[in-house]
Amino acid sequence: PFLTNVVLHEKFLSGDFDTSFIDSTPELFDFTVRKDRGTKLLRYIGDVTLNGFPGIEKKNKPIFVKPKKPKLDIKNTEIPRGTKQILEEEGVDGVIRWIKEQNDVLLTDTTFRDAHQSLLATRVRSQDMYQIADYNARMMHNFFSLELWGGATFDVSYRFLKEDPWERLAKLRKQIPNVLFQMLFRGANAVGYTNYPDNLIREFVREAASAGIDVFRIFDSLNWIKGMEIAIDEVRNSGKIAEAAICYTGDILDPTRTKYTVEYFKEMAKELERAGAHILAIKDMAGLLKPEAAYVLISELKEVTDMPIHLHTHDTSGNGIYTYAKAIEAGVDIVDTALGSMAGLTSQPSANTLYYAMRGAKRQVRADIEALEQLSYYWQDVREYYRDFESGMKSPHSEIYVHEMPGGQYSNLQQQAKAVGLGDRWDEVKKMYSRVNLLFGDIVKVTPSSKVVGDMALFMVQNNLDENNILEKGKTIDFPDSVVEFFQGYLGQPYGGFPEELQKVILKERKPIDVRPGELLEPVDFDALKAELEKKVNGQVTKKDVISYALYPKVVEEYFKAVEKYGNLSVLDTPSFLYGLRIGEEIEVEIEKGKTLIIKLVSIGEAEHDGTRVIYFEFNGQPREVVVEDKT
Ligand code: BTN
Ligand code: 3PY
Ligand code: ZN
Repeated sequence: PFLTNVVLHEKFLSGDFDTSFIDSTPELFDFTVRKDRGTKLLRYIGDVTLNGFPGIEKKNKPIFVKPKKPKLDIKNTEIPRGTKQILEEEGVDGVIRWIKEQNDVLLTDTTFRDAHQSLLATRVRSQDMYQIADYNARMMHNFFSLELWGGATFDVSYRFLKEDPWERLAKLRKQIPNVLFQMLFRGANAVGYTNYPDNLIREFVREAASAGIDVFRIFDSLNWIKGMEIAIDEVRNSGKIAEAAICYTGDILDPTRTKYTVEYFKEMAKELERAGAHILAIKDMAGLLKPEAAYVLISELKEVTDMPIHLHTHDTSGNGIYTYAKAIEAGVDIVDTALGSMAGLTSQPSANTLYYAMRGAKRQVRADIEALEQLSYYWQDVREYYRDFESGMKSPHSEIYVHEMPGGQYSNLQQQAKAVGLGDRWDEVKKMYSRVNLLFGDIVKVTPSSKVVGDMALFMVQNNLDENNILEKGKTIDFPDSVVEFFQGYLGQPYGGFPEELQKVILKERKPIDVRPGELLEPVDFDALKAELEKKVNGQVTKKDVISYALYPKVVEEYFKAVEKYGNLSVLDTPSFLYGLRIGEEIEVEIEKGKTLIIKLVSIGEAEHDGTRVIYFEFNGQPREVVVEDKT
């Protein structure tokens, strides 16, 4: 192709060239790259324009305002020092010492992870983060950390956004070199929904640590410490901060709830400290920790541990700020908040609101309120892009205290219920969710154990099962896979054990295990997997790709296919990614630094007999067409 470019060049044809010609004519080197990447992008835009985006009802592209950026001259504003520098200079112990010296309460911002996981079905794209990250570095420099990776964002990134989560991490790390980066890690389930072999857990932690994660919040979906130990150990080996979480459930101040007591949580805190945790997290994934209970819990935990305490909640009930205020009074060190416009309801409480709540109190919130407000305006506009992924919840839900469903599960299970024809029996499903919890012996409900309870609730409603008939009727029916796996012990052991009779009915001939699943799983053969993936994608892959592939073989393979077909879609702006272009609309796409494509949709052709349509574009001023399958 290079030679073709040379001989077709006008200077070559006219004989007007010398030896410097090649050096001074960079477009000679463009050969296939431009055409290929451009065509792929046009193919995607044509496809989404014609067929719409999965999960969004097909409609005309809405008008969006351009998200308002803060008034700050990025180029002429230096990036202040932050917690990342403390880690680099004084190590983990230095960070822990520093946290304990602060009188202010410190913040972790969840806008890039849990906030959109809980409000927008985890759909926020990297592009919308890159656009604001330079501001974060300068305006949120006094935050303890930014939670921006892990949990559900990892697989959703590949599955629905066709983006590489490792690339997101690397780019954000470049833009934000001063604040600790935090991720959510599901212990032996890593960022997945099932237990993985130990060597995969260790590889993942090592790779994430070297790619820029500093604080690993590690939890087990049954509060089973054995499920957390490998991860804690590897985070320590990597020189990073092991933040071990206790998942909060039940109600410590309700005398009728006798399973998860203050003593239970204190015992677990001590065990986590012995297991090597640097920071203790209270992970209140459903927002069940009431204000007075928060005061009691934090005060009592302070009695038994020297670790800093980091509190995470969801504002589903509307009590979130009150809970944080009481926790702050009791001496909590760090709390999780989201920027105002991405806060509240199933998301975290608002940083902006908490700042004002604590004004004049003994302990202040460490933040610059003007910065928070400006950053919040940006997200208010960006959130509009994703309005089709909102759950429709409009006001605080006090019934969360009854069904105990985690922040991210509510809208998900609602969708699942609709999908199996139980849309109009949603109230029954919610009630059944809490009944299943009791049937299972009152377990911790968080990914993936929460999914087991949800699957079982749907199954019970569908099959007219209840507490009274399940032991009899259950003998002859097959239960959902996730439920069987849970009762086999493949997610670990619940506190207090499994209800034995029910376990027998569900497992039938299968035998449960009571050891750590990781002890039984074959180690991953990374070399073999690499060869397998390279064969599938017909090209070279990285260590990171292989780790992701080990976690999610199908999803990652599909992702590579999508990249082969459409190129790197993370470069596209979100409205165009979700809705395509309007006829006559022109957009600019910067496919790499300094390289911008100008794309205009000219028209959409008539339906052809073979079920395709020709989509006519102008591409950098030249006419270009792509053929797209019409699935409408
Ligand atoms: C996949 O592998 O899941 C397919 C990749 C994404 C498909 C895109 S989404 C927007 C557009 N509309 C479609 O129906 N397909 C493409
Ligand atoms: C996750 O595991 O993704 C969670 O956010 C659990 O709360
Ligand atoms: Zn959460």
